[in-house]
Amino acid sequence: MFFESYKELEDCFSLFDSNRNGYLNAEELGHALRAMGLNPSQCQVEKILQSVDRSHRNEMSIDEFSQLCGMSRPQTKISKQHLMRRIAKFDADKNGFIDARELKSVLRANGESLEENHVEEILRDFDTNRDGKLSIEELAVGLLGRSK
Ligand SMILES: [Ca+2]
Ligand SMILES: [Ca+2]
Ligand SMILES: [Ca+2]
Repeated sequence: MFFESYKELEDCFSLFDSNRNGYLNAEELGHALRAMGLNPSQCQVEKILQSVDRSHRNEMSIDEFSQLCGMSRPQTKISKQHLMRRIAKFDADKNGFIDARELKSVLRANGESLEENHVEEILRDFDTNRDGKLSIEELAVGLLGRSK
């Protein structure tokens, strides 16, 4: 195990992603592996890269990198920010609020029931500031709270 936690792995990944494109290329990966105490030749680095590079872009995503290190992204700890970004994709009119129609697409994507009363229940229960509108943040907080 090279890393104590997924967070550490993430930090290492972004530290060595020098051009900040979200992927490690052969050179960046070489630096990362050396920092991890390994001493691969550039040729070995490229072999490693090819062996995990499912997207065939000659770069390694963080998921591929964590797989290489024998760690996986913790499924239970989705951050609020992450969830908000995901929900924001369903905010079709980009007004920052999720209306009933948009909520249905969120629920559909999560494999949840689309029954009218279920949708209304969420719209009502998750509207924490009671302004009659469900903001992206309210929905994210609500969904996170429920999965605990
Ligand atoms: Ca990069
Ligand atoms: Ca909206
Ligand atoms: Ca609200």
